[in-house]
Amino acid sequence: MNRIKSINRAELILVRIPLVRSFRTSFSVQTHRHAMLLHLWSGDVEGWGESVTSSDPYYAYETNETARHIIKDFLMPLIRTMKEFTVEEALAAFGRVRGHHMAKATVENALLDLTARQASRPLYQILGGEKRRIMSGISIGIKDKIDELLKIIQDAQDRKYGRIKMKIKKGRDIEMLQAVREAFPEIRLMADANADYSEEDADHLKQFDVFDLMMIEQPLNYDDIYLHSFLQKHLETPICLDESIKSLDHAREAVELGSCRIINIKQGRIGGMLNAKAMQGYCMANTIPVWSGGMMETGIGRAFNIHLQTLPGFTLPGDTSETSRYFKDDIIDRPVVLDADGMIEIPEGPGIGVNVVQEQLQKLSVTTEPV
Ligand code: OSB
Ligand code: MG
Repeated sequence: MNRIKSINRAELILVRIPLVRSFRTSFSVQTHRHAMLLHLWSGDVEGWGESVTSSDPYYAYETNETARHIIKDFLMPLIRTMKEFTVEEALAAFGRVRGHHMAKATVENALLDLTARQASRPLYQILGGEKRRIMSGISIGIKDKIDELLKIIQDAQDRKYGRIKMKIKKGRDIEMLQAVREAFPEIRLMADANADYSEEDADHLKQFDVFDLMMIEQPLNYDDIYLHSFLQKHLETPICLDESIKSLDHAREAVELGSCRIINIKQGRIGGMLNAKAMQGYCMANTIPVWSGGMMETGIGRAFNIHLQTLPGFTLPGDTSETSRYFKDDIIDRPVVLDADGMIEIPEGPGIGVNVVQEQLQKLSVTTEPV
């Protein structure tokens, strides 16, 4: 990968974007996306990154505030001392900071975008990806009324989304899954529990086997790998881990213990695109299918997830949906849309291939600070 001379300017920008409809999971109800963006310059070439943190620690321990602290007080000062460096070298330097994978991914992403823009090449080419279009999928929040859920699924079918994920939680599961399966016997369907169950629920979760789900995502505790290995033996339905996998080491543990048969790779959760590439390589070698999750990113983070999915290990549709499902206003010039086959085209411009619209950014930004 080409070298970056030095970083001569950097800003953290917090934007607040209203969601088209609120999004309910087993852990929270979101009405806005509070996204922290990192804008870097090397000479007059720029790079953008977006942190997948939110304002609360309910999905993961990292928040916008902890990411801001780690980026401002540790990661950027490290980067500022580096001259003629590659993204790989920057990542190696970040190793000194324990954890904080979301903060690290934010800086890694911005450096990668900058590297690709410097080379006037689209990011997926720098990564070694080959697909020109990727599959789409939607994640549907928990709904009060089953009819509402069925209508959203029907709309998604009409748009040719590649698979449907529905959020579930204790007490809001079997009845909903049953209604959806009755109405749509053929669709590719999965459920995401966001860690709402415990080991005592094994027999309850066993009842899901009749619904022919592609997988159940993160049934048990957010940090657990061990107990999932017993649950996976108990279920026909494949388990997919999300929250529990924060690094390649975790993926190895999960695969070797038999804790899951599928992994949700969110590059923003595991320290960035290069770690994600390594994880998909490991999973491919072990015949573990992977897909790209999402964190309701703006067009910046969404673009990284799209470029990532050009890699060959991404054989399942992920959570990449149209921008308009979440936002009326985004900060970039090129919203994500599905083509007539329900696929998403890879942007071909330099870097992530999408550009920030200054007026939109100004309208939606809450704070900007140099770092
Ligand atoms: O568990 O995948 C998740 C959104 C916020 C936090 C966690 C998750 C999600 C989603 C939506 O499922 C993914 C998306 O559409 O971007
Ligand atoms: Mg999930």
